[in-house]
Amino acid sequence: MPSRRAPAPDSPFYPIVGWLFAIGIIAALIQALIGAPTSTVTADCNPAYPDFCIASPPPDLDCRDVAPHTRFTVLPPDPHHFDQDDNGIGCER
Ligand SMILES: [Ca+2]
Repeated sequence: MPSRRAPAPDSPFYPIVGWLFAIGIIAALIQALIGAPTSTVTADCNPAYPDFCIASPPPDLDCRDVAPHTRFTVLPPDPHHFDQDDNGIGCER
């Protein structure tokens, strides 16, 4: 009956087990990196700008950075200062 024990460190199979373990970790890291940008973008939509997704600073954004969006809803505290005259509408010009 074959033994089900893990190979001993001096076994010829021990490096193979180590490589398989390393490949599993690398595959998980690649999957995390590929999946990260989408979830980060959706998670970092600042609630001061409910009309569409604008990330929180930093970096500080200007109206040209969110073009072609103009005249959108801005709620306090307006961290990007899109609403210079405080009327609740951003990038009016
Ligand atoms: Ca305004």
